Amino acid sequence: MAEMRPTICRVCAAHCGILVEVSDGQVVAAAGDRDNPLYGGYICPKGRTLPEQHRHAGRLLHSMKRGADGTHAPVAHEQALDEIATTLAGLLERHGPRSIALYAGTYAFMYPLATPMAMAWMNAIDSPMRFVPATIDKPGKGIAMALHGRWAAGPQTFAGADTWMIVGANPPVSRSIGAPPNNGAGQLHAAVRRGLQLIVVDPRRTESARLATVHLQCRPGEDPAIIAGMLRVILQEERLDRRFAAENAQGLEELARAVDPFTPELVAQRADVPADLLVRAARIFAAGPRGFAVAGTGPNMAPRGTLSEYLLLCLNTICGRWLRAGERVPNPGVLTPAFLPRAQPVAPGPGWGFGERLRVRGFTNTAAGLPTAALPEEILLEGAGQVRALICVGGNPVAAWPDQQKTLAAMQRLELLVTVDPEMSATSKLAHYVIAPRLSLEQPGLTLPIETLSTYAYGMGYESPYAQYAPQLIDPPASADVIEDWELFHGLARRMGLALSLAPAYPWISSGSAAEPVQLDMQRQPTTDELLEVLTRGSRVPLAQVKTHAHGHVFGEEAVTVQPKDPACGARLDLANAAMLTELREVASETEAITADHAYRLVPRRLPDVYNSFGRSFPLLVRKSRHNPAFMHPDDLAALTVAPGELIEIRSDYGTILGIAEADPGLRRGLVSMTHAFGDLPGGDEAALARTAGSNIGRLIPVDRDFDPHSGIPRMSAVPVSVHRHAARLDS
Ligand SMILES: Nc1nc2c(c(=O)[nH]1)N[C@H]1C(S)=C(S)[C@@H](COP(=O)(O)OP(=O)(O)OC[C@H]3O[C@@H](n4cnc5c(=O)[nH]c(N)nc54)[C@H](O)[C@@H]3O)O[C@H]1N2
Ligand SMILES: Nc1nc2c(c(=O)[nH]1)N[C@H]1C(S)=C(S)[C@@H](COP(=O)(O)OP(=O)(O)OC[C@H]3O[C@@H](n4cnc5c(=O)[nH]c(N)nc54)[C@H](O)[C@@H]3O)O[C@H]1N2
Ligand code: SF4
Ligand SMILES: [Mo]
Repeated sequence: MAEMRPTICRVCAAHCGILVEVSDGQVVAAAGDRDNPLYGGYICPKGRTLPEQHRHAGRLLHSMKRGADGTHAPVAHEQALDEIATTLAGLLERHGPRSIALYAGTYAFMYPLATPMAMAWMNAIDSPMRFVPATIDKPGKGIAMALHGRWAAGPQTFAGADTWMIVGANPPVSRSIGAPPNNGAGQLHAAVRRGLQLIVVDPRRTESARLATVHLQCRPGEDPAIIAGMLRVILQEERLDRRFAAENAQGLEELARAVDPFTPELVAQRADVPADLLVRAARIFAAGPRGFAVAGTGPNMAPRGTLSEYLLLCLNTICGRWLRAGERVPNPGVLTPAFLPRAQPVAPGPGWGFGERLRVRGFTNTAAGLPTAALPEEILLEGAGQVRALICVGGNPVAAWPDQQKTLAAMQRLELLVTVDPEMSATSKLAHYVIAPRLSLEQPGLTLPIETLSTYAYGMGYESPYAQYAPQLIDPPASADVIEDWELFHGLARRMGLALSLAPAYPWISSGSAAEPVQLDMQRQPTTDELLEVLTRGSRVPLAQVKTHAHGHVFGEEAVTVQPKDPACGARLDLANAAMLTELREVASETEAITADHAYRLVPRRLPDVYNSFGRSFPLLVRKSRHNPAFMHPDDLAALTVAPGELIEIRSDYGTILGIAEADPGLRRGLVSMTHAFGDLPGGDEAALARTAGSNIGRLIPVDRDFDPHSGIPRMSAVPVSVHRHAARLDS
């Protein structure tokens, strides 16, 4: 009997509440859930492939072990864990905890227990070497928030905004940042229809830009100049919320001096945007009265991403875009402890310079985590502290990290590489063990990860107290030997005689868990539901109550309001961080020459139907193309005498890749706009690979030449490249 059952789509961090049709223990269809109060029937093409994902031929039903000849053969997961535990114990004894590193990638985030249990295990072995994608994603965000200080009550929301500024993000496609996660495209459209004045800063006429009142179609990498220019207009025309700034911030005069060189004319010249449009954007944003400015991956991947994020926080602060006493708290928490914020600053703190020191390039821990872009060097650099084992959960370094050359060398160098991945990903192909996981519908799900993000990035996470629990809906195929991601860490701990403690989750904005970690019973394996109880201990709404709402629920019955500032609070938001203003002065005095050698700039972008390296195994998602097109302006293609569909060579100072040209009239001239995480292991017929697996743009990006000194993110946008016709044309 077929049945439509509510669940959570975990293909991406939008975590839509959807319906799946289950028939004879198999999932056969997926659809939107009109009874879901937040998502209201929304589903995207990736979500529709849930049935295919659970059944497709390339799915690993058994863990794999690499033999001496480099090929993989199935292995029982219990045996794999026995052997991995033995190797790890040996490394710990000979080389200490630092020799073991963890990378919790994109899909570790989708499963509420995966990262917490991995971190609990890292605590138990006492290794500081924990890496997540944040430092190759939007590292400027966490670091800038530390330097500026945060507002304890959080920002004004998208709901009710009069103006909204999106800098280098595209929520209709990424469904990630810049608009709420629940049907961001629909929400943007509706908001613009009701009068929202949208400002978009992007070198590309994106789906977001098409809705904008003002689109600044800038040169990439000029965000610091653009935002500084807007600040200057607002300050000079006295359009700021001076009272809010005087009460809650410091350094306004210094900020004003630092942005003074950024006249509309200078910005126009640097960023190649009309001066009057910049002024208009500044006036619209300042007029508000409600709204927020938020940046995505674009500016964070360009040079000086932290500065861009910092200046945006200054923009929001001088316009007073933070919630005040008496206003309703948008999300007081559901699965996390009750959150009763005050209308006051949380004092700034260090953005870097604390915690573990890396042995390479002077890096330390940062407010965005340890620099992931430096992990390959930590693996390659010999000597005390060398990383010899890597456990990689739901991530794909070989495909997704910048500098594929160095990443490859590092993965090959490891004494032990373990991945948890449902496919033989590019990284898994090099792994000693690949642990085959249960897929989403084969385990319980919870919206907790998205809740913890709320207001982290401002324009990320839920703007209302929404939560959903999804029970396991189907069993894995009868012949399968698959485990949940967290079981790897519990299993390793048991074998290694380690005790694990799991701390309850907390929302990012509340800056720390008040609750004590809970010691787990190591004598037996707990159930996922038992662990979810631990993770949500002390939550505002008990998990049991959340479970009674199969279609998800907004737990907003009682309004929670922002409390007045504590009279004893002397904290101030910092508008004049010394390191940031020094960088801004450098920006004012530098110019980047576009040389004939590298006349083009490579810029990142997302494609709707794939999610980083995920999605290319599903015919439904790649019916248009299996590769990542090299989008260019039609006039640039004409100048190169290249037709769409033909092969081009893209060269940086570091590497060369082949790409398949595609025309995008909405792109600025002089750019190549291309998606990351395509391409497989290099080698073989490159032209054929470019068409069947796409091209890996990480090969154009060295990690150690042009990089942020703190987060280590290399220049991944505005990368100087040259473009050439490829001699051997691609016949399709
Ligand atoms: N469909 C889909 N959704 C995804 C993903 C996916 O791969 N596919 N990936 C997920 C992940 S991991 C993340 S982190 C989020 C990212 O979410 P977003 O940050 O929204 O990512 P993009 O959609 O690539 O938008 C980035 C925009 O920045 C622009 N840009 C490039 N360089 C610059 C620059 O220097 N300055 C400015 N102002 N703009 C610039 C690009 O043209 C692009 O339109 O998306 C998530 N969602
Ligand atoms: N040049 C360039 N590089 C970039 C970016 C860019 O824009 N430009 N973007 C950066 C960003 S924002 C990010 S977040 C990183 C992403 O970096 P990663 O997280 O390392 O890469 P993904 O491709 O997302 O890796 C996801 C892996 O999880 C596997 N997977 C899929 N489903 C499941 C599941 O249910 N369980 C488990 N355990 N695994 C699963 C997939 O098969 C895949 O191998 O890449 C970064 N790299
Ligand atoms: S937007 Fe993300 S969570 Fe929603 S249906 Fe698509 S893939 Fe699933
Ligand atoms: Mo990301």
